[in-house]
Amino acid sequence: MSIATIATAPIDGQKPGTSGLRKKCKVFMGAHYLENFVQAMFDGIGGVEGKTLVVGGDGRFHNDVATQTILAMAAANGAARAIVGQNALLSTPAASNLIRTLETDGGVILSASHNPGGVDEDFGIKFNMPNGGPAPESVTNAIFERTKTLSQYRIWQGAPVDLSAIGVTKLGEMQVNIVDPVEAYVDLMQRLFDFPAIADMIKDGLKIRFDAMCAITGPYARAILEGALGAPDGTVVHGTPLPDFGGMHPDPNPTWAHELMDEMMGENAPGFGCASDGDGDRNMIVGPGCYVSPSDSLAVIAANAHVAPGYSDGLKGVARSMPTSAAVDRVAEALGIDCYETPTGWKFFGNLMDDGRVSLCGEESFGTGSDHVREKDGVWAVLMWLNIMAATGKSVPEIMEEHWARFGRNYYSRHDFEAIETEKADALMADLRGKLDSLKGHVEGPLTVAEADDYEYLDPVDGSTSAQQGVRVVFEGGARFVVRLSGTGTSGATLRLYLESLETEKLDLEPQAALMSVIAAAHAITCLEQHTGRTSPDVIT
Ligand code: VG1
Ligand code: CO
Repeated sequence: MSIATIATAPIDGQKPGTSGLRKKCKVFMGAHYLENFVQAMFDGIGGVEGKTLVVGGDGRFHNDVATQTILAMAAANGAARAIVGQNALLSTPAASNLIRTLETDGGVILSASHNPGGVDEDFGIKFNMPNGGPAPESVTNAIFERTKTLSQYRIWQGAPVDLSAIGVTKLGEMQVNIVDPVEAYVDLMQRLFDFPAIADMIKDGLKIRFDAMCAITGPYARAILEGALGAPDGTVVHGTPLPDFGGMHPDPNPTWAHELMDEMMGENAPGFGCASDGDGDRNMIVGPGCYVSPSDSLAVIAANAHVAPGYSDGLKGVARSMPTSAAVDRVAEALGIDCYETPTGWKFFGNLMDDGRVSLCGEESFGTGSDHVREKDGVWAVLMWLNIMAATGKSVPEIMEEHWARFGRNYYSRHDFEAIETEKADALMADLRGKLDSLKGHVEGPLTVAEADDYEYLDPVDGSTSAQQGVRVVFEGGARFVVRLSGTGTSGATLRLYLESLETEKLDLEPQAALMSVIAAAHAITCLEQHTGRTSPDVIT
């Protein structure tokens, strides 16, 4: 048993995207693929000698094997200690919490999040910083640069660690602490939310359905809802994490969480429905007959968070990703707090939270969270909604109606066009970028273009810039569409079209109908059909 230095050569394309490196599982299983990236990651953060790292993942196929590889490489690279979730499991927000509270030097999270799992599906890996948040672009760029020059990696060769036994063990010279993945997270939630009030509401008859989609949140939701809060067994469905997510696509949106949607739109709908994704950082909130769009959820939480004990002093400020609707902006205005706009991806919120500028962040892609960790947090969002319901005594539909009556309604939808040939998607973006300067004043049906640009972010904390973060076309009157290419897919290109219009009078329209002219204008201006041959989206959220 010894440390081996293995010769290798750079592997093309190991560039982290919106949230880490994601590829087909079989790519990760290829010779040296994971090892190369892990060594580049360790080198890219300045080495791991003497450091403490948190390691865990969402339980998808290859999670266990990959965890052993990472531990063996951490040991061989001189890490002092690894903190690992039992059976290599940790939800992304729980990993973020451990990284922060145990004052570690960061962590490695194994997940392809909302992408399907299994030997023929997706796998992913990312590095989180000592603040618990995803590595910023400066670090992911350094990691990518290192992948291009790597010639060897170090790995401990010996028996793997038994990850099923909670306790302390050793791998070479490195100490390995195997911890309960759920416990510390439940403690944190108990400090933020009014558990007795939520438990009373459940005792008084609120029926909840939590769809864990056979992914990581099952054990967390069971411990909290069915354990601490006293909801009946069976409240959590698809609650056992499976390596292939039971064939489910663990993306909590109306398309993929259709079982939950059917139940919530049906006659005997429970009072509250919710779902989370593969790694537990996303959430979908649904009331009986009432789907809450993520952008609206963010706005409702901004308006009501002060009812939860952890937020009773009010919010410092809020932030949303650029394609997320401006619903939260008007809440921030009413509250007199700052509202920041960032590119897509949670990594851009970290600086704002660390600097004490914001305490609530959200994305239109079913991501909401606060500065309790540095990742978005699905179970947190569910508990925040339950706390708001318990404190106000209102149902989801009542909360939404009152919210829109007070702030107006940003009709919003995202249309995804999946598995487009990369060249075609790139050509569409290039063409669109090429004509941005001439779009002002352009008339499309009832809409006139007021401004069009390619979003560039200037981080107000560290002064870094990120260019080409999505093309936005704003019409007179404030309606807009945004187009960008996904940075989390593993085959071809996914084009995301984000559509929005503000309405202060007609509050009960069907979103697709309310957005009809914006949709038509977006198709015409992007020449979507000419470029891609597509006329209708694969997924609508
Ligand atoms: C998508 C979402 C983005 C989210 C990211 C990671 O990225 O649009 O808002 O932060 O996934 O979410 P993209 O580049 O495919 O649009 V998760 O739940 O994968 O950690
Ligand atoms: Co996720």
